[in-house]
Amino acid sequence: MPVVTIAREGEIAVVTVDNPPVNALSQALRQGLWDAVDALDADPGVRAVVLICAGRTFIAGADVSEFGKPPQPPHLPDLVDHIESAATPWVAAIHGSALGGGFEVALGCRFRVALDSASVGLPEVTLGIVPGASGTVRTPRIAGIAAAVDLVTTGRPVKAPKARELGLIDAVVTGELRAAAVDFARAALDRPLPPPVSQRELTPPEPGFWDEREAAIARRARGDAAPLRALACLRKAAEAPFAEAMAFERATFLDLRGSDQAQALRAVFFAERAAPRPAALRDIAPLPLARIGVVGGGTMGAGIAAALRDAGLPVVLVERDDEAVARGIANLQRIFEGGVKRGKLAPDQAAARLAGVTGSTDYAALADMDLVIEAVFEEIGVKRAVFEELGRHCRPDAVLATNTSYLDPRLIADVVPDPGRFIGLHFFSPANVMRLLEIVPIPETRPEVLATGFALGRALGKIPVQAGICEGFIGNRILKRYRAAAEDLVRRGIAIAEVDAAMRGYGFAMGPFEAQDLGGLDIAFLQREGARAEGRDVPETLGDILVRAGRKGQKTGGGWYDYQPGDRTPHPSAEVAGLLAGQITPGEAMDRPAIAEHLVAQMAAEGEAIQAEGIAQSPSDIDLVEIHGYGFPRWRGGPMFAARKG
Ligand code: 3H9
Repeated sequence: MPVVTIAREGEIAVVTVDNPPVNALSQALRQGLWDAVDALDADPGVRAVVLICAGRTFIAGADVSEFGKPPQPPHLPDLVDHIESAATPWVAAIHGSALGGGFEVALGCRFRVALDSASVGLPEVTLGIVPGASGTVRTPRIAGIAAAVDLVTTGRPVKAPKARELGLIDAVVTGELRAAAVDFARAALDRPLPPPVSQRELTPPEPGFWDEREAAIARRARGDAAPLRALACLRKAAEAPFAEAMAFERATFLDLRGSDQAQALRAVFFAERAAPRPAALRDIAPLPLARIGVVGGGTMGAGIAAALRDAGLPVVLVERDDEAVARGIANLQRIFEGGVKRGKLAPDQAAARLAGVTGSTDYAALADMDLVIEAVFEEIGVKRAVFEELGRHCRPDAVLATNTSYLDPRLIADVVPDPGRFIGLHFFSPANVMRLLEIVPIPETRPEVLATGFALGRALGKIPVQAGICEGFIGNRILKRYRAAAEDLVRRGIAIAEVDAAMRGYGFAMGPFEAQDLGGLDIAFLQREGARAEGRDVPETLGDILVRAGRKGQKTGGGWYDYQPGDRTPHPSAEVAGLLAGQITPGEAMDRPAIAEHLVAQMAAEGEAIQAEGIAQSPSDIDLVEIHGYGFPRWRGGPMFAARKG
């Protein structure tokens, strides 16, 4: 089956691209489009060409799987020029997404028509590269420099109506795209053609624009190279002639394509797409997920309920008494109002999300649920009591899930009548924001129940990762090792602030001690105390000393650092120095990169153990856990990737 076919509607030719799954620009597709330009220019009966795609989307970009290989002609920038300089004008008809090279192909067309549901964008920086086929040079010639800088340096796509406002789309249509694009092409032929994008003038930005953007992007990127390199391309586009800017963009693209960062980001790209659909579950149909219950309306339960509502699923929220139900609903209201404040939700959308939650104090309200997720206090007795109720009230085929983060799910499951339908679904706080979902089957969990966990992850737009049973599963187990290793450095005489600065320098938003101050030191302390009470040998940590002295983090005005009231800036603490003095042996000297390398190596070593014990399904799953649950810098690829790279 050819990837490019040509049909005729009178004097309009329709070129259809059909290269599943996402019409990526493979060599065969580039050649097919090149030949179509030649064939249609040679046909005197054709006055305009509509370029449209079969399947779920317009061209989604270059074929990322070809990036590890030498580029094969025809090269994409040449193809975009070839389309632009065709004797007959081309009209791109966009549905789904026109991304990266796909959008660049559309920019080579004289016009762009899009369904109102479509989006366009240049996500290259998210892959550690810059647009390589005129995205940085043509986009500002249509949308202006400021809008182009936003699009290219964030990589965020925009919806068709917004793209229309920016001039990147000429017409937004509804209904049948092909017919609308053919009509558009016919009408366009009656008017003078606009100049090709490459010949349009660019208005230079205000003085100071580049310095200001560079500083802002550097702050945000924290070591991620591509956004600043993309900015340099845009600056060249504003200051140099078209051909020179094109050469600069191409050289930057080729330079970055093989870089460590691009390799890391490509690995994450493919891992993220593989994770929601594990090969072992390919032939197993998930159970229905139309009616979902949540038990517990605290921070975690409300966050889970919000995530479900964001995905359009109705929720029944059960709490122990009327007051707790009201608190749970108020928590949800706060989450949705936050969405309105940040411009993510319209007020009526927020109201509709809240209206889709039914609060109840009666477990009978869960009688007809397909899935119930428990998110109550992290204490085994409390959780077992909830599951006894669920076992009594829920349908015999309902999936019952616990959101425990540390407890052994087998000890919770043994109170339900059929542990085959029991599973751990470990969300991360805030559950409506964080993309990671650890899915923890117990030995009895049936395959269709496991498949249902993954289906839920997909429905919520999460990155679901299967984890085996051990203390902390994948993420919190590595976190424990990371924190212990960081404390060990402090015991050896390295300043707390030095460790944090090293990890920020590596690309984390916060170092391990700053992060504990933000989240609170008491939760992990209580877990350790619980284990000690059970007679387990849990050595005293430096964190324990601080909590015992009342330093639980920012919420108590101090933890590893001191804080001024109402200010989150950490200040090294004389009190902490005093409390820990007897624990520290001064003398160790390590520079910041060495500190970061050491701590990441510790995470990777724990990851190796987790992998060897069969707790994780693959090293890339461990990397996804760290990136999506713990703020590991994406462009480093995760601890396992970083350790492999050395
Ligand atoms: C670029 O264009 C550089 C140029 O500027 C310069 C060149 C000179 N390549 O996401 P899905 C696969 S850089 C290869 O689940 P959806 C994906 O792995 C590129 N394969 O679908 C998966 O495979 P499998 C800039 C790709 O419907 C399958 O397609 N473009 C590519 O949820 C389905 O993917 C981008 O970064 C690709 N480019 O979402 C766009 N894209 O089935 C990246 C996808 O074997 N793509 N695959 O697991 C996307 O954002 C989404 O795929 C899209 C559809 C929104 C299009």
